[in-house]
Amino acid sequence: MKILVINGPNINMLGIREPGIYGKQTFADLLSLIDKTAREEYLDIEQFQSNHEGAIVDKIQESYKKVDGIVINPAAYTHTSVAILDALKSVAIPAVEVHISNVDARESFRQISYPGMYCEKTIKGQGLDGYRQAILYLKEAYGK
Ligand code: CA2
Repeated sequence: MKILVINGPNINMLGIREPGIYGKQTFADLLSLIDKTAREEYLDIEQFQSNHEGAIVDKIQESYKKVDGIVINPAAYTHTSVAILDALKSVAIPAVEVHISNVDARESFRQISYPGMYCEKTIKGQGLDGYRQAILYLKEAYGK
């Protein structure tokens, strides 16, 4: 089973500031955690991070008929990007949305998620473990 994990803008800055919201772990720790999950679960996992909305749209389009599941943390684009929502709809690949923080308990502008309108599940406030939970969900639901 092939899974694509996508991280949006500033996720590569994890651990550098705002540890009270996002924790002390770094982006390198996140990459390692996902690689470890791939090895333990015998999954082919590709990781992609970009600060650019169009690059994320391009990556989703490229995954058409090549990927069995998508885990996506669109970061700030969560709250603005109809383009990422439309890209997910266009490839029709099962997707799970992840947020490191509990967005429900934060500012009102974080209460809407456009990509989340396509995703079949959203995991929030679980820290980096949310990515592992999302991967395990896709394996359980669609693994082959
Ligand atoms: O909780 C999440 O995972 C978010 O997707 C993270 C985004 C935020 O805009 C979303 O509302 C919720 C922010 C990404 C990381 O931003 C940083 C800010 C300061 C220091 C390091 C990273």
